[in-house]
This record gives sequence, structure tokens and C-alpha cells, in this order.
Amino acid sequence: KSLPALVDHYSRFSPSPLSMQQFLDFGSKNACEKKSFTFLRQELPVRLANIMKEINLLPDTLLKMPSVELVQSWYIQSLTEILGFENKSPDNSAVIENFTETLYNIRKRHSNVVETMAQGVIELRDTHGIDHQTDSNIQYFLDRFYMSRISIRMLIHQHVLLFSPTQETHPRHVGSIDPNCDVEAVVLDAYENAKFLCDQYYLASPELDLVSHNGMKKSSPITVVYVPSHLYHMLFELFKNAMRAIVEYHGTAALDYPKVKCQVSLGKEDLTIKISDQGGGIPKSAMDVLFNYMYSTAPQPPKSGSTTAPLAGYGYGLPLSRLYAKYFQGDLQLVSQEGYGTDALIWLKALSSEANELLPVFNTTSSRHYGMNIPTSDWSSPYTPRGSQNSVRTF
Ligand code: W6P
Repeated sequence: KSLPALVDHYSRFSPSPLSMQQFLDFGSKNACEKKSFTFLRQELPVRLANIMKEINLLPDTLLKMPSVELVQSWYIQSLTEILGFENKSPDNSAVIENFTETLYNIRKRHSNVVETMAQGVIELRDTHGIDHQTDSNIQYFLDRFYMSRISIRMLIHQHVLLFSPTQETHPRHVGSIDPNCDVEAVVLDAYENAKFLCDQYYLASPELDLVSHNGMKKSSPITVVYVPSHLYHMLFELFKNAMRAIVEYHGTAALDYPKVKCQVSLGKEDLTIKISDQGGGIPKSAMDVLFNYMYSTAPQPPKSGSTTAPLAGYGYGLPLSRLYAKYFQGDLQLVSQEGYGTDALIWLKALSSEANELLPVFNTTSSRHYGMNIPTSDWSSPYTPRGSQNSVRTF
């Protein structure tokens, strides 16, 4: 069978979302490398093929950008390598070992996908420009593409951590999952590292005011079954943004700053983390842009020469953080009061039984989103000349 035929074949299956509990089961006493092998040699091609079909729906102009072709070649190579195990025996330990090593190399091959796709978007903007329709398609695609990538890397990472003798993990962790993830500890770690960058950049930083409310078991530490690195990624991003807003709003010459406030709460259903800054806030009209890949792609951070990394504001920090939150059925939202400050909220499922992977599915519904016209507003917009809300007026 040709590769395109195999992509068609595997893309007809829907990805199977795993629950946090299933991830734990794969890694517990009955941890079985053979079971994991037979699951992944089917599920990884399904997830890869589903998103590869969607890559093909991208505008031709973007598909032809060298960076996007490079990313596509990695997907083709990795799918081909996994399909090499289609008819191998799970009872042969050399096969299983080789599979684990193949996965390790695949994960390494794909480590720069985010930067490379961003480069492709820059190439497209510089050569063809980007209209409203293309912006919307790219936003829709990248959210699904990066969610797919997060999920595939999670599956591979779990397998490699659990079954590769060279990979060491914390004895109480199951692969990358901490069954007793101490939320306050991750908050403090993320705050300290953001503070380090902030001090280096501005020679000043706001203090932290951390408060927890355990609504389930008063004055007990709040824990959750979660991937600490995912939680850290979100918190680090939010702390950097909050600190930058505070220091820039009050000026680097200020003698002291309003603290960054962090409230952690646990209820029956939700674990909520709120990070509040009095950094002057942002207008409501600018909120969407913070999660827009096209907008966030704008200036390339200085790569070499400069020793001070920008504190925040470049890259895909916020949209990717929101995907990490959504990956296990949580969410991330910003609420701002311009002239005062911003609240950033993270919701996680308190119960591991409700923490299921959220995965993009390739089907006719997803296909229809591409090339679908952005609806023209049928509400008045006083300062916009008639017909120019979109590049083309579509009746
Ligand atoms: C701001 C802008 C922002 C984004 C994300 C988190 C916090 C903040 N504060 O002013």
C-alpha cells in the first residue's frame, strides 16, 4: 500500500481519547510494554493521519512554504517508521525495544515543530500577505495541530519514560504524571523562575501573595492528578505576563509594586487558579489578539548577541497555555479591567475521572471550517466604513 492510501486508511479512525486513569493504569503494576506497544502502533498512526489530512486542507500558499514542507516531511517520516511495526510480533522483545527507541527518536525529530510552523507563517505573511480569511483558517488549524501534537507527544513520552531503562523519573510519578501534584509547589516554582527573569530584565519584580482555599478538606494542601510540567508551563507564562504588566505600568523607578496575587481553590468539580495583577489591564478589544497566532508571530525575538531574553509578549505562550489547560478538559481565560489590572484564570478538572484528553477529529465538520466564509457582521459598526469589516462583503 502507498503512504497516501495508508494515511487515508488510518485517518478514517477517530482518535481514542485516554482518561488520566487510563494513563495511570498503563504505568502501574500491570504496566505492560506489550500492551502499550499494540495500542500505540495503532493509535499513533490514527492521530498522525488525522492531523496530516488536515494539514492538506491548508491554503496552497502556506503548504508550499519551505518550513511547512519540512514539518510535513517529519510527519511522513515518523508515520512511516511506526507503520514499520504493523506486522511485527509483540512477543519479540527485540521488536518492542526497537519500537521504544523509534518513539524516542520521533519525539526528538519533532521538538522544533512549533518554531518551524511559526517560521512558515512568517514566510507566508512576507510573500503573500494574510487576509482575514487566511488568518481565521490558520488560527483554527494551529489550535487543532498543536493540540494533536501535545497529545501525541504525551503518548510517546509516557511510553518512553515507563519502558526505556535509561529514563529516570520520580519514584511516585507515573511517567510524566504526578498522582499527587502539589499545586502550591508548582505555583511557587513558576513564580520564582518568572521573578528571576523579571529581575534580570527590569532589575525589579513584584512580590507574590499566594492564598489557597481547599473547599473539600479545609487547610489541607491542594493536590491533583496532573502533568506538573504542563501546569508549570501555564503558570510560568501567566506570571511573566502579570509581572511585565505590573513593572511597566508602575515604572521601573517605582519603589514598590502591587503584589501579584494568586488564589488556588478546590471544589467538588473544579480546581481553579487565579493570578491577578494590578498592571493597568488591557482593553477588551485587545483580548482576542493575545491568543491569535498570527498576531503573536509578529516580531522574532533576538536569537543571539542579546543576553536578555524578552520577559514576555513574544511567541505562542498564551495560545499554547490555553491548549495545555484544555487538553485535560480544563480552560484558561483572561478577564481584564482596563485602567486597573488583569485576572488570568486556569480551571483544571478536580477529578481524574473527568480529565479526558480533548482531541481534534478529522471529519467533514472539521473540513468544512476551511474555506468557510467568516460571517459578515449584521450589526452596525459606526467607525467602520460599510463593507470593510471583512475584506470582501459577502451577502
Ligand atoms: C496583562 C496582560 C496579561 C496577559 C496574561 C496574563 C496577565 C496579563 N496582564 O496586562
